[in-house]
Amino acid sequence: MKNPIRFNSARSTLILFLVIILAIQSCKEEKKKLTEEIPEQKEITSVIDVITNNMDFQAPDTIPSGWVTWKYQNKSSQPHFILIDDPIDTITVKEFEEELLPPFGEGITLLYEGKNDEAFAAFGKIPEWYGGTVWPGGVGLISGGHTARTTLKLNPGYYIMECYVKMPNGMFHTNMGMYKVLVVSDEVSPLPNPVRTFPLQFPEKPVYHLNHRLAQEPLRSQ
Ligand SMILES: [Cu+2]
Repeated sequence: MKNPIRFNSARSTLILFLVIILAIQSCKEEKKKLTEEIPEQKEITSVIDVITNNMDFQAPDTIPSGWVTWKYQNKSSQPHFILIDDPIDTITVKEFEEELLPPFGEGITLLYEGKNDEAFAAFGKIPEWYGGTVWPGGVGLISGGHTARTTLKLNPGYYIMECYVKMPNGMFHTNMGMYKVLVVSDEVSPLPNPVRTFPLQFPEKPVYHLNHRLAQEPLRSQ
């Protein structure tokens, strides 16, 4: 016959053991849950990647403000660039698409057909608000298969990046869909202000060329 005291003792030990295991497991799960609830600290980037595969911009929708380095890979077979448009605040990409692109497309087509008067009439339909656009920078013309880097400073706001290199028939890449909305956020890039590495001094006399010899002898009219 089993000893009831020893049997009960063994059962109690087993129960205690199970309770401890469950408590440890529960503690682990609680810890895991807490870890999941705390959002990871997102690092603000100072470098953005932009890729063109054909007639497109693969790029982040939102980038930080301040100094940011743009790494632009042109993976297509033709040259492209990035021009950043800063339209007046009331303009959205809808107006850009519906009011600005059509007259540019119509005008350039007519111009290539030799219909100059009609072309300029089409360009005349460019909306008045376009005059308020400013262009704070971009990445210069880059051949297919190459990568360009540039660092520029943007203030928070709403921008449109575009490439208006022309097709063989004269049509702008922008009209072929090569534009993208870009939001510059209030989050500031950690990149510090650039440091001057080459001092330029401008004399009081006007200088017409950066050529050293000509800089000392301003050009005279013939
Ligand atoms: Cu282009």
